[in-house]
Amino acid sequence: GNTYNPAEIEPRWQQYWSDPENGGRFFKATENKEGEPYYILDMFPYPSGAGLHLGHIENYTATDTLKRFKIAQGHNVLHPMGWDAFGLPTEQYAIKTGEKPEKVTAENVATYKRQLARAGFVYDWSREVNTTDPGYFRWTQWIFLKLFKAGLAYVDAKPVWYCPELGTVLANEEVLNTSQGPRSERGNFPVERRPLRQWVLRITEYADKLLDGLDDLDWPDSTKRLQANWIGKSTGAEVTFEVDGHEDSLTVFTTRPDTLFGATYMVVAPEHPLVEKITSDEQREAVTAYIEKAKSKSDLERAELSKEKSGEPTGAFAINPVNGKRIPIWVADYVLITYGTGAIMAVPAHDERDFEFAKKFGLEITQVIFPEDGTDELHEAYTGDGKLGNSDILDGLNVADAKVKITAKLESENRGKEAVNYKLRDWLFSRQRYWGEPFPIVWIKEADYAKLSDAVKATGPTEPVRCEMEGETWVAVPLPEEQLPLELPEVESYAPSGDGQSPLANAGEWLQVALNPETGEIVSREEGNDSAINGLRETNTMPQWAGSCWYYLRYLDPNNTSAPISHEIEQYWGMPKWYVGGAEHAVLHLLYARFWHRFLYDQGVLTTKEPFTKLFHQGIILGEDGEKMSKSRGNVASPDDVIDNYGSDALRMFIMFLGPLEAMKPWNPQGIEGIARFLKKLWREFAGDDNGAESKVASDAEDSAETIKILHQTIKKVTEDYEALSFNTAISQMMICINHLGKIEKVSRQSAEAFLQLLAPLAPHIAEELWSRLGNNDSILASGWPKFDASKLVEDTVKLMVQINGKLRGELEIGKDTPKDEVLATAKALDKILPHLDGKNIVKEIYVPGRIVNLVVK
Ligand code: ANZ
Repeated sequence: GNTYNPAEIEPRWQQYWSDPENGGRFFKATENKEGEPYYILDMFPYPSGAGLHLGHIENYTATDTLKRFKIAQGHNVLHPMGWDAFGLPTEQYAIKTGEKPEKVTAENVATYKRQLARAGFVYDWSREVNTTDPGYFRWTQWIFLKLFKAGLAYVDAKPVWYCPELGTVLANEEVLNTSQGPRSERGNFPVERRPLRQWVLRITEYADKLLDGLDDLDWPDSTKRLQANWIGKSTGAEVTFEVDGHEDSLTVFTTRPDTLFGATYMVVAPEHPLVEKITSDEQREAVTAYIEKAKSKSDLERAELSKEKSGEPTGAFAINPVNGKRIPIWVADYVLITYGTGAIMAVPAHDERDFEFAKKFGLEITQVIFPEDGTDELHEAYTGDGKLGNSDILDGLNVADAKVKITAKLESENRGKEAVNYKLRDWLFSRQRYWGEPFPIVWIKEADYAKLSDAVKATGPTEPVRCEMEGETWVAVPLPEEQLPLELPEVESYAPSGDGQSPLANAGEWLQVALNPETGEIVSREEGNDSAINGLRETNTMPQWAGSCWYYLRYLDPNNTSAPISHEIEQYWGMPKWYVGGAEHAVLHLLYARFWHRFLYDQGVLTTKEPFTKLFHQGIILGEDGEKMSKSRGNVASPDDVIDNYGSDALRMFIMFLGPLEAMKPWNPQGIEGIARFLKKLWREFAGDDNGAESKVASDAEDSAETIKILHQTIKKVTEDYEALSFNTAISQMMICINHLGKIEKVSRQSAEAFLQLLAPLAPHIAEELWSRLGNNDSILASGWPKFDASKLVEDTVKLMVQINGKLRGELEIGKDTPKDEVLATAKALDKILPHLDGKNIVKEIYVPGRIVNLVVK
């Protein structure tokens, strides 16, 4: 048949592109290929049992289109794909079914690959990265050892969020503040605080670098702002207050030292170490009860502005260092132990939370900043600029000057100093799970540490990492590089032990090792190694974030066995020209990866400072009802259904036509009919159909000026739009083009082919098919990219009346912007005019642009 049938043509072209001898050659990225290198990166998927969803299709259609466009333009394009495959869902499936996580992962990956190919996405699979591959995580472990040696990894037993249901520790950001108290983001289970041994990465060391680095990034402003706020740098001062009648003093962090004369009370966090000591006997019972209650609240909940304030006076008083005033010290949970010093000076006149608190408990409010236009009594905290008052030596100054003056004074009296604080916390980097990268660390007893050779000691940090376990001190010893990767052992059960320990804690043989004190290598215990030191492997595993911290580097150099990536290859490809993925990763993944990248740069492993110089977030696709798609709402649309009914070209075009790529937009199944009609019509005009329609393409057809104009407008618009990932507007323009084609009799093969070249990146199957039906032997990808000719864009021609001595003798159609000389010359040469000029003298030439030419002759 000759009618458009995607089910017939699409698999054929997918086969063609996957064949390295045929279409596959366009997608193979090698360093010695011609063309400027162009690296396109997607956020790689987690291969779950659910398969690809519409969000994936949206993301990967955009980059597959961009890739085909860049290939046609002659770039050497690298657009790889891989799998973020460690993590909880697979492990939980393994626990439930008893299947090996490796096997589950392999099956899911195979499904994803089939689905990707079916949507017409083509990747160079020789560069596939899978975070669970020993050849990959060998280098994840290697990077961890670098961090460890640099003193950026340490062990802590501070309280962490623990979820009994999931049997694991969670990072702060994985805990949600809900009306039922703190709950796990995944699964919505209750969580509690528990002290557990944890690995922590000192990302705070990099706070300034990560903040400053944002300046040069071409990212959505909102994402940059989120990162900056997450890092949360505040400059201010630390001020020390004496506690009346006690040895101890209380230091606070404030961003507003200028308001010190307005400090009318102080607040310490319920966990503050001084609370015990300074609380008076009368207040002890109330304070203890209050502290107990605060324990069940999350930081988020406590810090929320709208929350009703609560607190108790401790019965103790502090002395304001600048005016000697005695002010009460309260304990209240709106002050967090995890920020600043865990204590504040409260200035109710100028801080909203303090104002609310003071109103509620009837505490003094002293205004010290006065706006220029003057106000009466304060009805809310005044947080703007103004002149200082009630402030002795600061009176009359503005806020900025007052800050400088008071800080200098405090400093000279040893009662305070300038200080910087960050909201950013060190990164909790361990999980009590099976399905993650094992830490390449062995714990040995303190007494044995001295037996290690200097060479082995030198593979660790200057200050060894120590940890108390079961009443003894242990020291962390890194595995020698040559013994990487450290693979996961076979275990009987993937379930966590219930006491918070990883399932690896039960892996007896794997767990208990002996190491050679000269080399640090793990050796067999049996071989009569008298000098070997007994040790225990670390049983925690790394969080899923680890693998996604550097996968974009490995794509460039996937088979390197001596480094994660070589300098030459990093320099050749450079970092991605585009990184496309969801905005839900605005903070964590993007911040963690930037941290590792910057660290590897500092270590000389990389030559670039930032990984993702240009970032784009595709918008979420909502259900038809405008709600988030979810199984429970029953509003999940499936990409497979669309492909079954309309084909993958229709799916690709439709999903790009839903709206701007960055916008959140609802799924609209009616809209797909419009795209399907467009494709059918396109086919009919180009190839005819079984109902007698004939192809309009003819090699000898002469295109009208209008056809040429529309074509060149389309070349210009589509080229610019693809460059900016503005696919919906590119499609609109192509629709204009096809509507025009509907109105004309014939179109030249040259123009028809240029149109197919424009369409091919978005709807590659139909474009290849029609291209070959027009008589081309090679892929449309080999044909280059059409160039638009600015002169063809000149707006319409105009009709001029041509008069001789005021009498209409002829007509002339000519380009609107044609210069006067040329208009006159053309008019004089017209067949109808020539006879009137014969043997006459032209005495006057009148030209009214857009209207007439009048020649006065004698
Ligand atoms: C006195 C003051 C007066 C303050 C004023 C603000 C306005 P950022 O900008 O987020 O860094 N603060 C300090 N440590 C705190 C803690 N552990 N828990 C809760 N609040 C804390 O905020 C710094 C300000 O937040 C500090 O400056 C302190 O209140 C409060 F007119 O000190 B301020």
